[in-house]
Amino acid sequence: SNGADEEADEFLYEDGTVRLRNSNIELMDQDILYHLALGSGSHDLVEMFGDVKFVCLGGTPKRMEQFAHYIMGEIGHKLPTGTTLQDISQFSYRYSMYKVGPVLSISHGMGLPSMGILLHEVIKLMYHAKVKDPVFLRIGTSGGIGIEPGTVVISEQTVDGLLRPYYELAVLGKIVQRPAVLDKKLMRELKALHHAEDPYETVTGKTMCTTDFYEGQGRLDGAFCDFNENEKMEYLEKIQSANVINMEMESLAFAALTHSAGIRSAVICVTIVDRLKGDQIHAPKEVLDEYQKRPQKLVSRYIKKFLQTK
Ligand code: R2B
Ligand code: URA
Repeated sequence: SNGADEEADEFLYEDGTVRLRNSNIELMDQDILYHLALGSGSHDLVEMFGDVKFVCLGGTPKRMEQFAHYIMGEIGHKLPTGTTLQDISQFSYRYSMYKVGPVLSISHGMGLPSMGILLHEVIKLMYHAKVKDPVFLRIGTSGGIGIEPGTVVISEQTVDGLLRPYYELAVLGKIVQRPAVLDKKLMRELKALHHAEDPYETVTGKTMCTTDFYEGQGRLDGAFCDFNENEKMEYLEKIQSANVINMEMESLAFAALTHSAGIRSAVICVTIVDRLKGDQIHAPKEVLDEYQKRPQKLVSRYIKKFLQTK
């Protein structure tokens, strides 16, 4: 493993449980995880979440509900008789969370702030619940740069719109930079789970994380646009030569915050458009639905493999 992986692993406690870089939390008599509708005083978080091993995050509540049902079938998890899958965070009216045995399936919304807020609370949830050595996986959609729509991209690095590998945040009037580091070994393990029969490719490469879908990703079709098609293509070709193969909107916070907590993580996004060919998402709903299952399938293979070899 490389230096970054080792550094990440060393940050966990010796038994693998998640440590917090914030000593304020242990001094509080209770910690309210407001956007999850959970709290360390109101809920027995160890009892509810202590057995979690995989935390899967994706943009929409519906997709993460579907993923929860899908993974339940895949791992053969049985709910107690007479019960159905419940959205644990339904009364937050912000995010959705489903638990299927060792798997949490959580929606993160769109963009870095939404992902950032969620991760603060999910990482604290791991700490309160004494979860051991969890793996965080983002499954999502993205715009491809010169690759066939429907391709699955596992990010080896994530960069901002200026090609910098940091998650930047203004804190107390100063810019704080946190390195966005993904687990390379995990990336390779996921890549190896692509099947030769899969009717699409699974590739690794650099992901650009932007703070906007339209102007921020060089689209000509937003409500505003102050550049022309040539300038757009020049920029996309420039980032393509810097090995960027897809663009999305959450991976920087995801990579940086999981890494800061010593949690191994990976980003697996299907591409739904080739930005060198256009801006609008033309694919019909049924095609998009099938595309979105591809990252889920890969993650399911990973989870099943882990549970079998345990
Ligand atoms: C991918 O898709 C969303 C924008 O359509 C955004 O959340 C992302 O990262
Ligand atoms: N998500 C993005 O952020 N960009 C795309 O082009 C498609 C999905």
